[in-house]
Amino acid sequence: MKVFARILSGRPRTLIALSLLTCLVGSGNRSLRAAAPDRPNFLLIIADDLCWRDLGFTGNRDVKTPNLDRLRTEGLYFRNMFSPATTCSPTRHALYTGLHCIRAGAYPNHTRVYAGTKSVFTYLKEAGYRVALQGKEHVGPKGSFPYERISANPDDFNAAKEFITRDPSQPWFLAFASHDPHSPWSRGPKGLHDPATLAIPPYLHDNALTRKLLADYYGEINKFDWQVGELMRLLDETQQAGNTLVLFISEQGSSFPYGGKWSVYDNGIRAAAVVRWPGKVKAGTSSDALVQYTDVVPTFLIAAGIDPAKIDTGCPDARGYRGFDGKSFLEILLGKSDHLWDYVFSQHTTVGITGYRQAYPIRAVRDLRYKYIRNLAPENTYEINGIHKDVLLESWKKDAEDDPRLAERIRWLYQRPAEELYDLQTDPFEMKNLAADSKYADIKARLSAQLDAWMAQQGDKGMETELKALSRQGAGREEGSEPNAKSAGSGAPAKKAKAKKKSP
Ligand SMILES: [Ca+2]
Repeated sequence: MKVFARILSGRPRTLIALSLLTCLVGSGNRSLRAAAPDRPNFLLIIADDLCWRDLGFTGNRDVKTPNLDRLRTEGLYFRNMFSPATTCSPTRHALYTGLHCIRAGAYPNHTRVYAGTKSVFTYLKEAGYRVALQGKEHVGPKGSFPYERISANPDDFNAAKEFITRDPSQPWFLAFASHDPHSPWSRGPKGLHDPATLAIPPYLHDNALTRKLLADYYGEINKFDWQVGELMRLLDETQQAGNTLVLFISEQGSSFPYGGKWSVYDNGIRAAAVVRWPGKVKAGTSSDALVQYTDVVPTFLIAAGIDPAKIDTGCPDARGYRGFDGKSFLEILLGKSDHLWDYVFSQHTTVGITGYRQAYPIRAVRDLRYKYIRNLAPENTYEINGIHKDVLLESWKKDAEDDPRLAERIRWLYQRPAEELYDLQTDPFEMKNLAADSKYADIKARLSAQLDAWMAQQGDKGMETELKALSRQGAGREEGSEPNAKSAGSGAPAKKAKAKKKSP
């Protein structure tokens, strides 16, 4: 106070009066905000096809991600965050609705939820938030996702700045959905990563094309990292970093063969996730708790002062329950708990993916150590454009002509047994299937029963559901929709792929 008095005493009276007036007006604004002291802004940053392993802070020594590495030191890192789906569109529906994909009808790629289903945009908008999305959409119908699309271009930070500063009295939610590092990996800086010196991950076959594409992919991860840095700079510049909950998620795995996308292996469905929330989340911490994207909406709602238990999602499950599939991990964020779920679940729908050949539905359940996978049509062949009709796999096949181990590995991309079981602790790349080993019969039975219960709750009828996938495609608000008119599961050859590296 003495300092304040000294400053005042040194000023002419008119300036003092103006200063006091400013203080009064300022405090008036503060009291408006004080009406909702615990209503943070939300910045949800979503990469596209970024395998969780391919970040500096998750252990990749080649890729350069200084901004994400810094974000990790400023927040809480979820080591066991999972996606309930294996492609862009169902993943985003689950993330924004808090509902698993089959229950909500949004389970193939290029999909939409059932009419009347609500999303985080609905809930926060009703609660007075300003809600927007920048970049990639891939969700529908419009009525379920009432966001303002401030820009289609994730590099347009003027749009982001205008949105977050538009009305200081109103809290905001921004989903920043990047296109990076989705293939064809042409947007990153060139020459940042030398193909010749890269460490090739053990699940990839090492050849010149793998190295070239990996360098391009890493370059685009670096571009995404730049976007994250720009967003953090914007929050600092507008003095909103302190009252903004930032959640970064890596989405789902890359489109390299075994890079994870289109599969329920950990490369695909496991995600890197970091929450930064100054004053609430302790910097530099981590959690091993099993969590899923469906838990994000309930968490955000609680953080905004809304009770998720009272929410009607607009979409009942098979038993008529209308609440969320996810639940809040706020207690984990606040350091009061390190547990949420005993099991997490995921599904893959092949019907409707560009260039798919046959129905090849996959389901998975995972606990902290084991994963059980059910391939519901093991007699069919798994084949889609993204992995199987791609120049990279062609180059691997050529190398496999005199490499039986690689040939067997490639065969696995097309055909798998009805059941798979992996011990993630001893086999993190899921290369040793234990499903037929009697020593693991109890573990398999336990996980299998959990999967049955989840499928029943979701109204998931397996192959019957898979064959209805085309009827769930064609959202009112998405990009790149390519509804496939071909009847499902016919076994007829898919249309010839045009784009070499275009993936759904
Ligand atoms: Ca994606």
